[in-house]
Amino acid sequence: MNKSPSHQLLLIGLPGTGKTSYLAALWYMVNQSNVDCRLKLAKLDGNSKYLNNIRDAWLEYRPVPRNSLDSETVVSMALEDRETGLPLGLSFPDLSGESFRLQWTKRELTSGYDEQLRKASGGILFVHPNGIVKPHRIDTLNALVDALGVAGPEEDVRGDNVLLKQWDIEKAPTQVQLVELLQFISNREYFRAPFRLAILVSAWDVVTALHQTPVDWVSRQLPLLRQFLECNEGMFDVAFYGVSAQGGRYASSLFSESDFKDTFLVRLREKRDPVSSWLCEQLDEAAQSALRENAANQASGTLPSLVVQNVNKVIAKASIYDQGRFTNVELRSETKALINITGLAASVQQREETIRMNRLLLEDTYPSEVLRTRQNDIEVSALHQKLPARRVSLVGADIKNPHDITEPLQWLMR
Ligand SMILES: Nc1nc2c(ncn2[C@@H]2O[C@H](COP(=O)(O)OP(=O)(O)OP(=O)(O)O)[C@@H](O)[C@H]2O)c(=O)[nH]1
Ligand SMILES: [Mg+2]
Repeated sequence: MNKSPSHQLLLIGLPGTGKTSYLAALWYMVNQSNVDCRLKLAKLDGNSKYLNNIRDAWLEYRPVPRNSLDSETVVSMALEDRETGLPLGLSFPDLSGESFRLQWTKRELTSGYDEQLRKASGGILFVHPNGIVKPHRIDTLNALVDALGVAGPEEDVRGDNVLLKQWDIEKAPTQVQLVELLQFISNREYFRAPFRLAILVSAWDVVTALHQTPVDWVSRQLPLLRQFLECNEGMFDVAFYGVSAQGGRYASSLFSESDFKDTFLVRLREKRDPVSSWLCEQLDEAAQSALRENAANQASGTLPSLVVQNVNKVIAKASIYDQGRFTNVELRSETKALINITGLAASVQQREETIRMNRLLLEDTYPSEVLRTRQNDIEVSALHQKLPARRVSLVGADIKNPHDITEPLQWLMR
């Protein structure tokens, strides 16, 4: 390992790629005395409130809060190598994925990011397997165009009923955005090659292909990125990892049909309380007529899936909390705590928490009509049975301990 005790590492990744979840699990692991983790906390360094908050969410199987552009936090850890006793100061900015997106869409970087980049001795690039925007191959598109009988680019299509869609920079393939991010970094005047970069495929538990290594995965899913790194070996020194920081998927707060009893439908239709009245009005026309039909047929059984889809859309869109609307509802303390999180009502960054809060609000409003169980309960209960330190797992070429979340850090600090 490097003799220098201090390292500044950059966490790089587009929004929602698992940066904060990794930090949360890391903070838990380095604080334990009897776990398989080579690095341990030597002493508290600075304010650990943020780290404690995200760790608590991790321990309670809750998604960590998403970072917004105006809430960028630099976290520091004074660590020690359990084997060599060597001290290591680590500092990571937990930047919002939006800062990285800005580099691509606006060709801007926040001053905070620039400052961290200048000081960084290496970085971790996070990629989430579920968030990949794939490129369209020209041969596939040509075949599609032929099949649809759409005019070619040289023909004038303005008069026909063909709408030419404008290119949307936000929808550019993930690999293009990532290569651009790395080029952006390497073009800074202070960039020093080779820059150590751990490519971390997060949420490895959702990657289903057996015997696939993280390098294989990147080569197949992000071939341009892989090619870029291969062609620029002198610029970026890379290692690939697959990491599950959560250990599995958390319970989804979205509803499934079996979560509702028939009586929910009745309350919704009769609009006798402010929440039912408001919620019914949020449903689209098709769902409202399904509700009326259900009344006319005196149908029993599951609620039409249309209504469930509508309710899910409502709870995923924004906070449904309004003091007047919920004034007669007895809210449990967990719901109140979520309502009190500053800015939750307005922030789109905190989508998962907003959905969870909305779900709790509806469960509190309809205590006998809505079940409190969650989708993917079997997977979730398997996750709950694991010891916290065993939730974390890693794969990669030189992994010595598959439960040691600090393996990529050890490689970066060598
Ligand atoms: N299944 C699974 N999901 C994960 C894992 N790690 C993170 N996630 C999910 O990935 C999503 C994004 O995770 P975050 O840690 O908030 O990602 P981030 O990069 O910090 O996001 P921003 O702050 O928006 O930039 C959340 O829904 C997490 O629950 C994992 O190990 N397994
Ligand atoms: Mg984050």
